[in-house]
Amino acid sequence: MKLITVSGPPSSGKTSLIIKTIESLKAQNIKVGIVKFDCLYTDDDVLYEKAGILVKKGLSGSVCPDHFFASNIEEVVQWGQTNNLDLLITESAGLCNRCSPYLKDIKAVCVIDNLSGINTPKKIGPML
Ligand SMILES: Nc1nc2c(ncn2[C@@H]2O[C@H](COP(=O)(O)OP(=O)(O)OP(=O)(O)O)[C@@H](O)[C@H]2O)c(=O)[nH]1
Ligand SMILES: [Mg+2]
Repeated sequence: MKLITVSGPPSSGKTSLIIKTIESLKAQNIKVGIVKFDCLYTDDDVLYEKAGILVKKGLSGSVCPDHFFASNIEEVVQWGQTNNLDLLITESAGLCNRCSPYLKDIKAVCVIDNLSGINTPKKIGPML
């Protein structure tokens, strides 16, 4: 199983990009699952389910979502392996802007809205 982490500021288009990408992966018979991390609220799981994608979500509550990611990633990988996934994608908004939801040697994608402002790369720090 391969793992890819997708991050980006809230509402930047992460879920839209992932769903479009999975459509073409499915056509190649690649089994994909998603784990969505967020802080307080997300309905992305509903969007993924509607698209017929296996999904699990985790809300970090009062904890930084990137730290929550780090402390849950092993369980997430086990979930992917149990479901015989070829590809596991994590989606996280990286909300604290001081940490990042990335792992060494694991492919990472950062989605930013090209209208979000010229200084966005400086503001979102290690996420980019
Ligand atoms: N115009 C335009 N709208 C887009 C594009 N991509 C996504 N959207 C819209 O932007 C909104 C947010 O997109 P999502 O894909 O849910 O963004 P997200 O980063 O997953 O959001 P969160 O997970 O809630 O942080 C939705 O209403 C999308 O339909 C795009 O390329 N162009
Ligand atoms: Mg999303």
